[in-house]
Amino acid sequence: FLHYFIDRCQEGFLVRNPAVLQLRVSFLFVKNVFEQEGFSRQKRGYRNINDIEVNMSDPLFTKQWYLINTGQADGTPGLDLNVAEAWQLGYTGKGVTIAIMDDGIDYLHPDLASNYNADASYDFSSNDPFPFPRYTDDWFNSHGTRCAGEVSAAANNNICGVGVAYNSKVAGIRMLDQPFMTDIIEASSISHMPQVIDIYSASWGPTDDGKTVDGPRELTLQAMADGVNKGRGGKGSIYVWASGDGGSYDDCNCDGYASSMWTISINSAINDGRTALYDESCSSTLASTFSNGRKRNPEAGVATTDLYGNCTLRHSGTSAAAPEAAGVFALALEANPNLTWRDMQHLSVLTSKRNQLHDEVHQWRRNGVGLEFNHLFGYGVLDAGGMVKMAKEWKTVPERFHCVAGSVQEPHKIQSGNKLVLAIDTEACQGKDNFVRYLEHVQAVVTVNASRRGDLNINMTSPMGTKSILLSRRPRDDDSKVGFDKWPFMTTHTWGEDPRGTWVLEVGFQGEEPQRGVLKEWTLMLHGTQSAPYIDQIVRDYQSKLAMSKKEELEEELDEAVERSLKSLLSKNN
Ligand SMILES: *[C@@H]1O[C@H](CO)[C@@H](O)[C@H](O)[C@H]1NC(C)=O
Ligand SMILES: *[C@@H]1O[C@H](CO)[C@@H](O)[C@H](O)[C@H]1NC(C)=O
Ligand SMILES: *[C@@H]1O[C@H](CO)[C@@H](O)[C@H](O)[C@H]1NC(C)=O
Ligand SMILES: *[C@@H]1O[C@H](CO)[C@@H](O)[C@H](O)[C@H]1NC(C)=O
Ligand SMILES: *[C@@H]1O[C@H](CO)[C@@H](O)[C@H](O)[C@H]1NC(C)=O
Ligand SMILES: [Ca+2]
Ligand SMILES: [Ca+2]
Repeated sequence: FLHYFIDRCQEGFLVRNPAVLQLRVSFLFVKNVFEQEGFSRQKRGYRNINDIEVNMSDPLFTKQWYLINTGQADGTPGLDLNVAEAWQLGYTGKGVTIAIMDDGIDYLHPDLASNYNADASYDFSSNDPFPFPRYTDDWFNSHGTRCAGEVSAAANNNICGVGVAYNSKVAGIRMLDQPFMTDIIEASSISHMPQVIDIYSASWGPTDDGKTVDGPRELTLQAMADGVNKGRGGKGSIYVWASGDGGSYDDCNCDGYASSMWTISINSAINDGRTALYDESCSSTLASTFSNGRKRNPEAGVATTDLYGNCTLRHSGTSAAAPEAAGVFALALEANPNLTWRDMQHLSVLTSKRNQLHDEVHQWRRNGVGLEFNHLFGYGVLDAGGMVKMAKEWKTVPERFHCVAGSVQEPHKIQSGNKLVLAIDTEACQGKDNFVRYLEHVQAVVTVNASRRGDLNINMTSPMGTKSILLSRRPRDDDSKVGFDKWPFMTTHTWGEDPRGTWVLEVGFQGEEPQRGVLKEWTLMLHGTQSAPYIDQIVRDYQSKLAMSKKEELEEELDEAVERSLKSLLSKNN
């Protein structure tokens, strides 16, 4: 029992603070914790591994635990993308094109060449149609090639592994390999051939140094808006975004690409369901896929194609997670090409699973309509089988409306030890054309300055009682001048809720030194539908998602008990 905790503490966020680890462990000793004797940790899958009949000749296929996790590399069996089910139903990505916006693709690679879509590819770093990676001694520009293999590596050809959507086409958009990024390069990449490219995968963004607040500029914003409104014949380009590699020091809501409503932001879990050390958390993340294992097992990385015809077992980062999601979305698009960019988000919310994902810091919670979410993993790990089944029967969701629910414009002081609490009462534009009754995204547009921006934290609670952490402490951010200027903090956690009622914003400081600040604006923007989005859908999977197993309840209670104990102990010691 104790070992279980030590294990989790050591590998988790507490590792940086051995004192806390000791406290946590010794407390468990002293108190002889509850009656948890019989608590077992059996491996459970949503699917019997032995029932999977997928046999590929590719040498790395059995190392690709993120496709089919049978417990390879110390992983947890059943914790995978459930692609086997989608493949068995016949979906492999046929007719779908995914663009990898990155440092190029080795399109001569024997495992990629047959699925390479040269016509849809372009090199914006050097303005030519050949996005081949630039050679460096250390193979620095291998990122795009590795991402491409995760999506579209060919199957059953005795080479490397197998892509999530192994019959899809992959396009290379080389745009990361020039001295400076420009708005034009980003905008051109994002809007490249939007009637041919269905899905764009991006594993880049503002610097993950924990002190940057940045996002798309004017042209790129316009390109994204055009993409979702006009791409794919009006059904909308699908933008998949890595949530970022800044770890617990960063907050992906400070990254305007990941936190955009128009992108599907993807975080990562490791092969036993825990968070990766580089994972950033934020309320805009929609779902998760997988990156490398934390254990030093050399086979726990993401197996995929590598530069110059090679293969690798070592791809990693949330960079590795986003292309897996792009692959899953390709399977869904093959199952139903009519899916809009919003349908894809609804499907992700409904079919992603908690599975055995475990976040040491944030509890899994349920929102006002019972959807289970986590601050780091979003709605859980994508489930390709669940997604294609639901996609097949899916009816396009009703029209989307936008309502400015209210705004606080007069300045309010914030001080350490005295947090600011504001409220907006709203009818969500009821009685007007743009009434929003069922939420999709919610944005809190905030202007605030502070003597230390990194110590600010902002929470928002919906009328149905769901608290979103809009901004967590970023210990490295010591900005005292800029603050946030009309910054749109986004949350996906109130998905499906009724927005009418009182929204509460709490702004405070965390940190060692006393700080001051002024909040100058909070504008609440609601986005969603007037009519019920799921009334026409097959709700099987949705209901199963709501049915929490007894074991998970136990696990949650246990987590909360430990959390409480730790807190009370620490407060006594202070
Ligand atoms: C997979 O196929 C190979 C070659 O066709 C065969 O030797 C092997 O036994 C098969 N494995 C399984 C698990 O069916
Ligand atoms: C990669 O491929 C090159 C050329 O085929 C080969 O010489 C080299 O040994 C390979 N490197 C690795 C690490 O496999
Ligand atoms: C896609 O839309 C077309 C036209 O509305 C319709 O005929 C077709 O059945 C739809 N396909 C699916 C898979 O829903
Ligand atoms: C924040 O803005 C207020 C009002 O504009 C100003 O008085 C104050 O000095 C600013 N504080 C910081 C830390 O920039
Ligand atoms: C926001 O929520 C977090 C997590 O529950 C909490 O630690 C923090 O104190 C809250 N901040 C404010 C300003 O309420
Ligand atoms: Ca292959
Ligand atoms: Ca970041």
